[in-house]
Amino acid sequence: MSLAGSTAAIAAPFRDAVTLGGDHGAVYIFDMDGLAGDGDTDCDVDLSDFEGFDLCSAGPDQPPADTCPAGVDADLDGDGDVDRADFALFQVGFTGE
Ligand SMILES: [Ca+2]
Ligand SMILES: [Ca+2]
Ligand SMILES: [Ca+2]
Repeated sequence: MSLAGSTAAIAAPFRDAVTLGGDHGAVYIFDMDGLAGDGDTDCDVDLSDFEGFDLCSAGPDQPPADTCPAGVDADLDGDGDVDRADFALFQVGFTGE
């Protein structure tokens, strides 16, 4: 598996000398942009992402806090604030590592 930005690629080579006559394979490419809560875009949702989320949290109907790190989009439900509804979505993706 390899990673570049938010794109992951997994190669799956195989040998089929009987029906296909040699080496074949497939490459699976995944766009990881949709991982809710991955504020630091390293393809996981862990405590470092929570730190960024926490710095952005300002409560319902408030814009993200001034302490929100650049590039972190913690408004996971897209309603303009960072509140408990966003935290509920964050928890869904949280893996802890
Ligand atoms: Ca992350
Ligand atoms: Ca809200
Ligand atoms: Ca929100």
